[in-house]
Amino acid sequence: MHWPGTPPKQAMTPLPPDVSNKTNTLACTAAAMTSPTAGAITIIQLHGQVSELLARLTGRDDWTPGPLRLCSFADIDQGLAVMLGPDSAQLMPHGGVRIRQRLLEELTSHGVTLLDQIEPVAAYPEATDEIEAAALATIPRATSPLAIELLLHQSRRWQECEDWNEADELRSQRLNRLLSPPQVVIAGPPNIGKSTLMNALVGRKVAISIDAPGTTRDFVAWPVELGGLVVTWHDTPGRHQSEDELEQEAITRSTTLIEQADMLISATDLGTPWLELPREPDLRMGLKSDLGLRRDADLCVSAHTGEGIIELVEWVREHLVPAVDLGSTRPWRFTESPVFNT
Ligand SMILES: Nc1nc2c(ncn2[C@@H]2O[C@H](COP(=O)(O)OP(=O)(O)OP(=O)(O)O)[C@@H](O)[C@H]2O)c(=O)[nH]1
Ligand SMILES: [Mg+2]
Repeated sequence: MHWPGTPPKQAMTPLPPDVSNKTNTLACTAAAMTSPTAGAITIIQLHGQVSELLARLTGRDDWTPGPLRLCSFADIDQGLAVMLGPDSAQLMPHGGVRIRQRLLEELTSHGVTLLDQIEPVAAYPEATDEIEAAALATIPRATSPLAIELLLHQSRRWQECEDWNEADELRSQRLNRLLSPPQVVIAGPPNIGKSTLMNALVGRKVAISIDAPGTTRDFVAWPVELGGLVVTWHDTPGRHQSEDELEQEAITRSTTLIEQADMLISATDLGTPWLELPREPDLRMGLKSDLGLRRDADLCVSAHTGEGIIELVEWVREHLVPAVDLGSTRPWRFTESPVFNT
């Protein structure tokens, strides 16, 4: 019974969990499982009082192991969350650097201890041994797609290996280039098309390229995928004598890059002599091949027509991670962790 003009009593709805209660700290740890650079998603692994923590973050208090849920994380982002077991869970927000940072800050405000990393065997209980767990932990951090299948073979290869040798060690060092990108540097005279080539490889204009010498003032670096291998491609300013202080500084910086490069490409076009570089190049490349081929180059490429680009991709991949290494069935020491019995 209610008085005319007064609204009927609403059925009582349960109050959402008190997401503002941060004074009551939780016994929990968190570790990011994905690379700290921007990516599609970030994965944060939680251990401890996870159902309480998820309730505070998401405003839902019905967490049980199993279902993957789309939820809002403390108004920072929307993403997926799952309880893997009674004391472990994963948060999967978008992979922006700022989102990750804010979410980790939010977790610490609830008393969560942030760990640099968690032991792979704890993060991957489904792994059959320590090496498989280490491989599964390495996959999300690997920069090159070519790493994935190889990593999945490592547990069995290490089980079968009884004669680890120097060649295996050297191959492993080359294969590690699949985990963090090797540095490729292109250097040569001004106005020969170095920046135009970089733009063609990246697939959009990341470096200014115009018909004027000295366009690139300082080096530009960008990740490029070349046949499954991700490298950091460095476009350098055309090297020439200059009194200009800024240009001299840019040349000093590109000299350091050249000395430290995993692969140095010397480039020029048909009408321009090769430049003397601070070290012997790994590849001599003729650019603007649509205007004429350089017979003394290892490879000729035209960024305008695309001629030679496929060969360039193959050449760089082969120099840095040879096909024979990729096809080898020997084991790969892919982490510093002491899981390998060599
Ligand atoms: N025909 C032809 N022209 C090209 C090609 N690649 C670049 N160019 C032209 O060459 C000029 C110089 O290109 P850039 O890429 O700026 O040359 P750069 O070597 O980076 O020059 P700096 O930054 O001064 O060292 C531009 O007008 C480009 O359009 C090509 O493959 N074919
Ligand atoms: Mg340039």
